[in-house]
Amino acid sequence: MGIRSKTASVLAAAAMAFCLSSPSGVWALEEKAVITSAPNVPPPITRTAPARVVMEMETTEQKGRLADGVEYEFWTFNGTVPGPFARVRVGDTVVFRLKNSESSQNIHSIDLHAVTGPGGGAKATQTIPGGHTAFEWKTLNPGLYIYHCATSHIPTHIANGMYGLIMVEPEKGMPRVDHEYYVVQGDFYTAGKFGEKGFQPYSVEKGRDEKAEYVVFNGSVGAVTGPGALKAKAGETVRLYVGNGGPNLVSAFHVIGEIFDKVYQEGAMGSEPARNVQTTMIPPGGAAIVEFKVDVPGSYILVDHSIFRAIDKGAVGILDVAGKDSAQVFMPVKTGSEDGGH
Ligand SMILES: [Cu+2]
Repeated sequence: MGIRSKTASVLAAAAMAFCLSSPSGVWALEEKAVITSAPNVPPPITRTAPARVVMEMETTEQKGRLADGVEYEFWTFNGTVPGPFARVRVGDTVVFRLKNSESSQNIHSIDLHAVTGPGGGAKATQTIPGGHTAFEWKTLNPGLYIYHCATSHIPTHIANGMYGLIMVEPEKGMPRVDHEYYVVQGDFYTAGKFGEKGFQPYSVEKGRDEKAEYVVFNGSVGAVTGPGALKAKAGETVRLYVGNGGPNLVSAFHVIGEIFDKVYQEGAMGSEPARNVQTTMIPPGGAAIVEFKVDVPGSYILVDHSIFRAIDKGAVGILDVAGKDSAQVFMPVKTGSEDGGH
């Protein structure tokens, strides 16, 4: 799914129409949230005090590429699947503004799992086409959280791609790493079988039966491969913020050829991360933060290790690691056939 370039200007114009009060009085720090589209992550938060953060998103309904030759009508936040990555700090007050595109046919909304309050914001943000809504909340709990649309029929809105991640950084921030990337898994339910060409309508029956035709990272088959592959150099540390939009399937998230040095399981902050993990479970509506040092160059493959999904349904991404071989860590001695990959 491509980025909708006019989104920023539309949102800026929409923002002018708002006049929000500041119930807590004067804020020493007020800023506009930096949001990024996958696989990019906004820069770490460097301030050491809470701020009032203005965050804006726009919901859209638009056709896009689900696989080569396969088109689908995605419902989105900011024109992309997943929606943008948002980053705030615990203790912040977030002013969230939602606009629904005039061209939408449906009401949309947002339930951020980072929110403490009715519907995670969904009660306040049921937004008609061409309309806008807003609410404020205080980030009480650090962690990595999914957000998604929560308008009836909710499974359909999520199945069409309406989800993304928001990171609520702890007070002291996250330890520095060399690269941070944003990946969200989603399962898709098309009328035609996997790979059937042309426009593919959504199948609510397959959704209900949990029979996904596609399971993908970042909204389409191949989004995190080729030019979309993640990059690092041998010796660097990589942090992946991984979400699962679902709507149905639990991800067995794994990177072939790597071991996660640290996993913040379920995206939780405050407890010690798990160490030396091969595969981490990420439920629909959940997330995990995984970190690992890449010691050896090569192509590392992100998969849902429910492996039919990776090989036959699209759940594959690539992390390309450049640099010098390290025979101390890995050295081929006598290689076999090309297809003995895993
Ligand atoms: Cu929606």
